[in-house]
Amino acid sequence: MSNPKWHILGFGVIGQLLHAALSRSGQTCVIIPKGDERLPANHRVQYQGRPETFTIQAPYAGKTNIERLVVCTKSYAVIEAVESIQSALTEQTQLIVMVNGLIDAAELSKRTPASVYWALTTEGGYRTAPYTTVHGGSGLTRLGSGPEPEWFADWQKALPNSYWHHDIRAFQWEKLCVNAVINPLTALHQCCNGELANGAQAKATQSAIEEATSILEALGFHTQAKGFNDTCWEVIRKTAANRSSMLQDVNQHRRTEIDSIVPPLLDAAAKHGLATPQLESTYRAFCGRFPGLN
Ligand code: KPL
Repeated sequence: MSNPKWHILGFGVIGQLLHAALSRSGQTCVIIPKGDERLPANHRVQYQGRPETFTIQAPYAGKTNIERLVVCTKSYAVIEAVESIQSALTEQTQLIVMVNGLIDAAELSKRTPASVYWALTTEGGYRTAPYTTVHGGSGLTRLGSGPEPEWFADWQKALPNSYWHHDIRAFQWEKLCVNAVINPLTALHQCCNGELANGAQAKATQSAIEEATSILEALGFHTQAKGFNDTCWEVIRKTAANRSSMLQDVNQHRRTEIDSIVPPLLDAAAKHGLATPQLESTYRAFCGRFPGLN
């Protein structure tokens, strides 16, 4: 018997890269259109200058139960997205939430009996036209929590640089910190991730990294805190050509994910009496410059 199909809800850049990776590894992957979205017959991803075209199968028509679902919408849209396909989710459904920012797990489990897992990725890319994405650098994907489920082996066939974690919480906060450092600064300076290593941006980036490090430390994530300077600069280097998701959002006047990224960190800092002048001033500058997009 063939393996269960994958379903993807949220066909933005990450959804597109995931569909491409699963298709490349020979697995069946169905897109769930959003509302009355009409999907094209295929989409394109450009890997290091080489464009590849991927066929989009007949989209999910809402009739069958879903066994494997990856939600890769914006963080503020996850709950509504899950509600929109609630009737197709059962106790057998393996639901993987792959977004930036923190999601309230209790809110999610009120809405579905599915088993919920989390995925964090530094894979990225940017759109050059509708349904045409440039892969911006190969990242690392972490998934969890609990015992490793059977679908993970199939996932790794598509995204080999993926790791399973019995407890993913420390990595969720680490990723939150990476996004809090990189995303708002790239949006404000209108630059690619790699340019954060240059000139005045490098100073602000370093200060934000140091503040994030002390937050990780205060939260008890000692290993992540210790390595955070290297971790964050490595993401910047490995995704140097990428335009962060927040930079893309502001340039398209779309709502950003900043409010599910920065305020949770500022709250944690306040609770522990930590000063965060850089993170705060970046947040204030962002909200002033892009009103209504937070
Ligand atoms: O997650 C990202 C994003 O753009 O949202 C990073 C890791 C910063 C890659 O661009």
